[in-house]
Amino acid sequence: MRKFITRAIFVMAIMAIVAIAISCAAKTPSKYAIVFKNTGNPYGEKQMSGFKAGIEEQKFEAILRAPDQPTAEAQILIIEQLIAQKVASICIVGNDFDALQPVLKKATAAGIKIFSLDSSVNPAARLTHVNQADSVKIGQTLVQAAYDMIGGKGEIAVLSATSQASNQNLWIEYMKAELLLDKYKDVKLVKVAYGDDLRDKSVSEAEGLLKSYPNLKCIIAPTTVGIAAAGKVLTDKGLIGKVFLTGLGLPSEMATYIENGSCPYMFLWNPIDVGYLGAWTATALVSKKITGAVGDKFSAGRLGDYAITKAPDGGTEVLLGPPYKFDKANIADWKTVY
Ligand code: RAM
Repeated sequence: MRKFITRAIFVMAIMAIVAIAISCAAKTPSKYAIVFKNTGNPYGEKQMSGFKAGIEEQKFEAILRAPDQPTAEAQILIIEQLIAQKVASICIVGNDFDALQPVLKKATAAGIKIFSLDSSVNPAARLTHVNQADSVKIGQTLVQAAYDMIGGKGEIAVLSATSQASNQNLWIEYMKAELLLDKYKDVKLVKVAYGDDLRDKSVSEAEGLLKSYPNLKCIIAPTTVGIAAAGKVLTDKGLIGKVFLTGLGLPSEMATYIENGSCPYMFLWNPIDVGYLGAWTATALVSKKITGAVGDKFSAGRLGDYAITKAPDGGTEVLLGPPYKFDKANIADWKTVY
């Protein structure tokens, strides 16, 4: 009898511990996901590593996902899986502004906090957006750079990521707006080509631009994959100093082309910090410290304090800070950093 009672007490104690563990797990949402555009992009890997560091610093679990191809369809499949996994939040780097809306709404209805980062989704599908830098300034700055490099006159082209990428499309929109100014009357944008953030396609699109436009003076590539591909093409074809290159590039991938002069200068932010800021945005949303409304404030670990502001697309955003210029004078200091 005594043995039976001891055993019963033991079983009940175990059951109580399990019940407490289950209820704690239910109260502490622990899985935070990020979905990048596609695999094989070093920029994406750095951004996801920053997210992971920020989530783990707060003692939660980070889930890093990216499809093989940079399409909305492929991201939808991943988001469906994350809904089934009952993650606390999804940080989406959108392959399309609108196409992800239905699945993101489904995730929201399941209680998952949704926000975009780097490449935004429709404000109706997100709580906020983590923006790497002022979109208007990026567009203006890249056109001004091309203008300086070609002496204010000649044909220029854009080598972008995918035709649906909302970050690149926004920057291109602001480039076109800048080009309308009288200052640029002798600058002609001849083509926007799409390398889909795939290395080989970006190389062949850069070659295609040079073939179709023999008078081309500058390529603006607002993508780290595109700019590195174009740097290689200009170098291999001996076009250094004849066709210039600028855009958004990783110092680690672009040092060779900045040092050899094919890209006199370019811009970027720290992709690790973008991801890290995303991690703190995720936990602030899940813990209800913020809702994603203008004026919300939160602390982002080693980056300090941030506030939510109005985004140009009508939604809200958190802005990391100004982009950084890389040239021959500073590239050696940065090429090992990111
Ligand atoms: C590529 C991606 C990314 C973009 C950078 C500048 O790596 O398209 O989304 O922010 O370039």
